[in-house]
Amino acid sequence: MWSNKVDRKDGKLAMAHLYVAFIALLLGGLAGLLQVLVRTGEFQLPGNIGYYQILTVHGVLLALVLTTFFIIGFQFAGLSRTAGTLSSGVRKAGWIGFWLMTIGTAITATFILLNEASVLYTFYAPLQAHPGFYIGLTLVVVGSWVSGFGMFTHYSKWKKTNKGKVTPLLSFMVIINMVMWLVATLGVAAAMLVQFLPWSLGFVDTIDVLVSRTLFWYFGHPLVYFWLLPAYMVWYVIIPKIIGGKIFSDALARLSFILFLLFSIPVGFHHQLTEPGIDPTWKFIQVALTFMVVIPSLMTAFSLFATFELYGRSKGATGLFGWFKKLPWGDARFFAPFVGMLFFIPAGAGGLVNASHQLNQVVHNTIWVTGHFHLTLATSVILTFFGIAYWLIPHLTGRVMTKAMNKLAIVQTIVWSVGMFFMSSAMHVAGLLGAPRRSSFSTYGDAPQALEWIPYQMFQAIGGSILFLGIILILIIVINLSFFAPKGETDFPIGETAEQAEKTPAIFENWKLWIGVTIALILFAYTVPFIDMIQNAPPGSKGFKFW
Ligand code: HAS
Ligand code: CU
Repeated sequence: MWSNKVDRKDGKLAMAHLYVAFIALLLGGLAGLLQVLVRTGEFQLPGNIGYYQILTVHGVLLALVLTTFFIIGFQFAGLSRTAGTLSSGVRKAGWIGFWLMTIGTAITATFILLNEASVLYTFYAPLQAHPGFYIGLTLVVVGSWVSGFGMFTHYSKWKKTNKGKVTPLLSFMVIINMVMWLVATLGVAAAMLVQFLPWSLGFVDTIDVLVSRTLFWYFGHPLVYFWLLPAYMVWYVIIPKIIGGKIFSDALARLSFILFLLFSIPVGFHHQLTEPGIDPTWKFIQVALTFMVVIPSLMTAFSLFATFELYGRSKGATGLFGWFKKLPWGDARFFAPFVGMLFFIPAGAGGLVNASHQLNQVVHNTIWVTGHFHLTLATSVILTFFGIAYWLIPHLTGRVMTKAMNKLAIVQTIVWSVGMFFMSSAMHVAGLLGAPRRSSFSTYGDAPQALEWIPYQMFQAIGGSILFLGIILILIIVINLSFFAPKGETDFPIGETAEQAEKTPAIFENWKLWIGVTIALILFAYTVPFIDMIQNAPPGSKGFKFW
């Protein structure tokens, strides 16, 4: 049952997810290219295509579809590698989940393309899309649940056959991510079933906007950690093996994931700090909890530095930063995620700015926020995902990455960094100068302030065009690794824990405890403000279509 190779049938399941993810990258990236060009003021979309239509395509395909498919595919492969080949029942659940998500994506995409759903990826009410848009997204979530339950089943089977043993670290992390996802998606599922579907189907006339946004952000913040945690899995478990070092501490890694489970969810108000209708006290409490969820990221940074330094010293490095030179810079499996880590330092600092209530007044709804999530998601996380593709795809397809492809992958990482540096810096600065996000090109009647933004919008277009080149490069590599690279064996790297690390305490797998604390924190952070929202509800709003 146990081998270092992912079973072929499990590999097919994972690859199916990866294919959809990379198709989403191509189409979503194309939409992104069109957007940055429109925002220069020098380019107009052909035909009747609307700016907000392609912006919806971009957000839905990249933030929701690419991420969810890639993560579920990677996690199935990771479970199969570390907790043994999937049973046929679990694999079947994976395929049912895959098809539900794929059909859901197709339905949602259809209505966006028919111009019936230009509501952006956050689908804020009172913008009202065709019911098909919401039905499709609901299917994506339901599909992810079916896969999630498959993963839970696999984990509990491992526990039963390995009584008293500590679960493999990667499997443990996958389960934490899926538990967090399950608890978080309950919020968006409730919004869909109770609010958006009845309203868009015409069963009710109005929607409570405040409740819908609150339910969305109850889901929306843990969503960003659902993207981040797979990257952290790689940073903790896989990078040490790739560089030839050891995991600094298994226990520390697990603790940081548990902290993410506890503190990711009760913090949604930091997206609603300018929202009227929420008592400032509760905003304050959720901001404090937001700063709690920064701690596991700081622990991660510490642990990574420790891994790199221990490895460097074992290779004879001296001085404070001597280890830096010993890292395997020519290996794309290391280089791409490492550049992702580097970008995560300013990205995380920007997050702290956003989360500070007063500073949020300056940046909220400006393109600064867009700059923030292009650093976090579209650089740190995505470069790490690209890094995964460089070994996972050849591992699953029985091929090897050639030296030429490795070189191309290094070039890809550099292209991505340069493109993102231009685009994201311009977004951050323009945001501080007041440029709004979620908006097409306008000079606002030649207002002097709006004219100030135009040079930055040019930089965004330069950066965005370089990024599109990066997308072409990664697709060349992915197609090569999937279909054309030479046949052979590629390792699925899994790190080992350093000998001097502390033993992992058994309490870390006390799920009743951690899920219990998670629910208690959610109830603490949300019950009173939610009752207040219902009791003092604003008048409902009818639906609007501005496109
Ligand atoms: Fe965020 C808005 C706060 C992290 C994504 N965020 C967004 C949106 C997205 C997003 C998509 O409080 C927009 C949503 C929308 O459409 O409206 N964010 C935070 C905070 C963090 C944070 C406090 N965000 C992320 C991550 C994301 C993401 C991760 C995606 C993956 N964000 C906010 C707030 C808003 C927001 C407000 C709302 C703004 C508004 O007004 O609308 C923290 O989790 C960040 C903690 C990170 C760190 C960095 C640790 C560094 C590490 C790297 C170490 C490097 C090494 C290499 C070892 C503290 C781990 C070093 C080597 C050398 C040689 C130096
Ligand atoms: Cu957030």
